[in-house]
Amino acid sequence: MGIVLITGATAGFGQACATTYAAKGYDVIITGRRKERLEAFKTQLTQEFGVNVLALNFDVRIEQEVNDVLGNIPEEWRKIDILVNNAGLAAGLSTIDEGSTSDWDAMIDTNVKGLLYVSKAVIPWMRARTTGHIINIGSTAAKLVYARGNVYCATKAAVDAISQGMRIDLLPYRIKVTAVHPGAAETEFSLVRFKGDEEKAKDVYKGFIPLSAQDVADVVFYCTSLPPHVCINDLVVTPLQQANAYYIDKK
Ligand code: NDP
Ligand code: 8X3
Repeated sequence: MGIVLITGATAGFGQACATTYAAKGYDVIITGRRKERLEAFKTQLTQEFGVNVLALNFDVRIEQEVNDVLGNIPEEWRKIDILVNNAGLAAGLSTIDEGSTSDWDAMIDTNVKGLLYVSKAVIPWMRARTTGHIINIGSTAAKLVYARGNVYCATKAAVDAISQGMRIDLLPYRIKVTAVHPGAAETEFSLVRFKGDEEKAKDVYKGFIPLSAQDVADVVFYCTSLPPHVCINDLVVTPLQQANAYYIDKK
């Protein structure tokens, strides 16, 4: 079928994407910082679907680590057909005057710089084969800034702009670039945003049916299953009760 590399595959969208691609027969490269989870997930995918799985343990924020790990993958794994730039987070939900600079650094370094480092390592392999598909996971937060979303929204607006730039620059190599912008989805996202506060995290999804990680994985897979001459450039997907990043009809 092909090879897909998914960053941030130890949870949420990344994990669902890896499962979805493996179920369709793709060999998958899964990445994340939590080594034990990553290895357990590798075993699970291999046993359940009989595909080849490469588990790469690195932090997308650290350029040297990204280059060392990806630069050393075996030759046969470099024929990556699909890169899903998914690793990311929101840290905190504060007004700009009260936000923490370490939260800002974490979001900018992961959501923007990490995406760029991984892309820079993988694009030459796609360019050499004149084929490939990059999926960048943005957010409805890329399209509309919400109260206290400031820096998180800015990082996702950057993902939006970077996706547009990539699409132009990589067109000569026939590499597709799709930005997928999900709305509210119940994953570990809010648990991470609220630093482990389970009650606060649960509250986010009260009063409406959020997207599941599988909903998003299905959309990502669909984007990569179209004929070679067709490219979805930009796709926003929300729960039915969500109109945009700001407005959710909670009842
Ligand atoms: P989860 O917290 O469930 O998963 C995030 C994944 O990213 C984990 O696998 C985590 O792995 C990985 N990750 C985080 N930081 C790093 C890092 N520095 N280096 C490597 N991997 C990292 O969140 P979601 O699945 O919900 O989020 C995935 C993406 O979707 C993010 O970019 C998020 O901004 C975006 N998004 C989420 C929405 C939602 O409502 N859930 C909506 C719209 C967009 P590990 O901790 O093991 O490193
Ligand atoms: C994640 C969803 O609504 O917190 O991008 O921006 S939201």
